[in-house]
Amino acid sequence: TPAQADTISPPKLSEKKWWPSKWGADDQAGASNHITPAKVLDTVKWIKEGKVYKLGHNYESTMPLFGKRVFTLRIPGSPTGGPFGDNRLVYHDEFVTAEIGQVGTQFDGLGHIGIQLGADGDKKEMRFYNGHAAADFSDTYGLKKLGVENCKPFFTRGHLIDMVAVRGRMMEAGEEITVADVRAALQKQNMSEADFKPGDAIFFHTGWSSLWGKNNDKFNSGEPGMGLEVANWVIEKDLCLTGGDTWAVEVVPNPDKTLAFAVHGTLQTKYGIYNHENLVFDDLIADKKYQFVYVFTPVPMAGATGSPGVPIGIT
Ligand code: UVW
Repeated sequence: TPAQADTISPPKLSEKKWWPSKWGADDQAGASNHITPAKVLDTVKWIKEGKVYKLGHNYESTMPLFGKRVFTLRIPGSPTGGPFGDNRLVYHDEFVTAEIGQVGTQFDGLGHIGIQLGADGDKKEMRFYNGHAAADFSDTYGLKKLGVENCKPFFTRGHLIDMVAVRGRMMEAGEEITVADVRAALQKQNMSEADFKPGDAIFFHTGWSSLWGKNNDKFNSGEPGMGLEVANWVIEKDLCLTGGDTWAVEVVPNPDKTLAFAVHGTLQTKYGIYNHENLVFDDLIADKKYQFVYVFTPVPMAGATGSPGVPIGIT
């Protein structure tokens, strides 16, 4: 959106070509390709209790909205229709005005984030996942490639990193989660790096979501999160998705002041690794459940950049 584009600094001109992707030159599904029947059967083994956790917020006008994003929900007519028939039926519908894929609990599709190579505004050199150029697919009426409908459904093993337990407090804006922090959390939670298999997902609880609906200005002002060091670790582990209780999952501002949303540009654009933002882990943490099955399918709005919806965790 124009609102978010305004916040992204010019990229480094030294960016190197990152395509074709390992899933083929035409691929649009990125790291969701990891979710094969074999992966699902392996993941099922993690369901031991049958307990289901909602990992998302409600969508409401009081939620923090980044930049100039909007969300309003109205019931036209209130009630919208009726009464009909001798049975006097009435009904309600809703009318939502929103950047619907990019507000609240939000899943980023691969058409969301790209990198401007070449000259500013040159859409042939504005490259997204798998080298897809904005000139070939960016369209006012929906993306013609890399829309969120191309993403395969997720059913995979999720690992939660509780940074509040590591720090003993909520993390602060601009505070980076390092690989040493990830290792400290794993040790504290009786987990190990060897638990991570290709196609798994990793999630970060920073405590930032405690500001949700209470101090939206602070929530939007920046955030704690992973930086490029952890992003490279995620790539090394060959994971399919990152997620967190913040609006970007990555540290903002980046400690390197010359960078803007560099983790988005690395994981999503170069590796097709998805990102799930504004998640809620309080119930999992209360139950000391750090490993679970993550289940989510983006709403297949053809040509959309992202998706609302509530993922679930199953233990
Ligand atoms: C941007 O749109 C820049 O960030 P996010 O994906 O976190 O909403």
